Amino acid sequence: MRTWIAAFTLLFSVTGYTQVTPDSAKLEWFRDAKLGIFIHWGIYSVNGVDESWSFHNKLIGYPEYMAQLKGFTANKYNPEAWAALIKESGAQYSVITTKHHDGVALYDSKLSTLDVVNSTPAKRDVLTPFYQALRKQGIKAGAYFSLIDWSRNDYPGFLKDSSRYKIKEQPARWQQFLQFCHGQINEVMTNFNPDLIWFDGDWEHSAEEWNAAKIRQDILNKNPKAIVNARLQGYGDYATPEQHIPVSRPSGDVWELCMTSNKNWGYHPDDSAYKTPYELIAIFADVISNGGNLLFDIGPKEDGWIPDEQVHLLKELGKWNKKHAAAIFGTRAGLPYGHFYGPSTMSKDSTTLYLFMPYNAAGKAVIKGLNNEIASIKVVGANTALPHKVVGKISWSHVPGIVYIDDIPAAAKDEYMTVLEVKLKSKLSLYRGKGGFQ
Ligand code: FHN
Repeated sequence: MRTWIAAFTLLFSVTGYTQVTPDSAKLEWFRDAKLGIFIHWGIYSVNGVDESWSFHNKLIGYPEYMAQLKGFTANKYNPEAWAALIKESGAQYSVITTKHHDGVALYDSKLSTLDVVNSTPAKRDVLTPFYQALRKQGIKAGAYFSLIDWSRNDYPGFLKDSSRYKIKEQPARWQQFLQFCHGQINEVMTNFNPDLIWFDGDWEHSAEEWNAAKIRQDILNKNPKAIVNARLQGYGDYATPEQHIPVSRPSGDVWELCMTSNKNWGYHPDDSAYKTPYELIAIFADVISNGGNLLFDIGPKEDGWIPDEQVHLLKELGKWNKKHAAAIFGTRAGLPYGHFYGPSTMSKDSTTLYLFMPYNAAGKAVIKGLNNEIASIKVVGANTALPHKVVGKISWSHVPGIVYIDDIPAAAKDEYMTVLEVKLKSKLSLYRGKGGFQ
């Protein structure tokens, strides 16, 4: 459970905004990618407690939390199997925690001994083999990095109701932390050269305090193509709403919703509130319909085992993605609200529309305000052609009629969500008026 204060500050931080002009060409692979798999792995998976927050919010004591170091073994860890599962899900990128707010690095940090190499029985860098396995599968590599480090004596924040010091009163102490923090970011960049660096925890300090401009510049000096999420007090490339699906389309053409598979980011054996495959697919379709990506989270156990429910979700999503790949990957946001009652996407060249039909949708799909003539309609993955008719078109009016697409035959329906491909005779053109003569 977060405190209200944290929730309030998070609200501002996670919706994201940017003070920089993102390089649009650099973001192209990310726009096309649509799906990423988020991995929260750390010592919190030993006892299955909240990642970092359990001690910060005083649900357990700090010594008890840190005692989990002794139980992090990674002894069933199979990075190739993880990467293969991610590949099977259809994800094009994956973001793993290199260090959460508890300060425990998952690689061999030369700036601290608080890492899984020096302080846990795993005794090894668990990230290098994972990134190698991802890259072998052609999956882009993302590094989550928490700016907050509640374990450090030179970091102000610790428990929810206490602080070690105030930056204004002890600026040198903060500078010492900052040097460490920037140093670890540098290590992550040098060791793994991630395609995407995913910051978290910026809300505890301002852009000036973090020296966010320098963090961004240092990253780009190492890898000009690296993408930075917006949790860097505005110095990132794209917004990252968390857990809650946006209802109105976010501004900007690049954004990413991160979401848990149950209610927790990390391994929590007592949490069985898993989303169903259908719910996951419906959320995913909604996100891509609005031009976003979904970063879907899993939380492996300390030994590297991934819960069966999470494996099942990724596999089912993967089956659906494979069948409907043309409607998903490399597409752009679909129709604005009001034209079709459901999610939709659009091919990059704007000549093919994909309509996502909830699996239990009865009756005909309807498109309003479509100026284009339709060349063909088929059920994606079933190759079933569907007839359509245009209703209410008045010859002398420029206002288009309503497109009614014939019922989808039962045999052609997908078990989760059927998708229709609507090929247009020209680039999409929409009537956005108020009816009548307007
Ligand atoms: O506090 C973290 C939380 O533990 C988790 O890592 C999520 C993932 O986006 N980010 C933070 C809250 O925004």
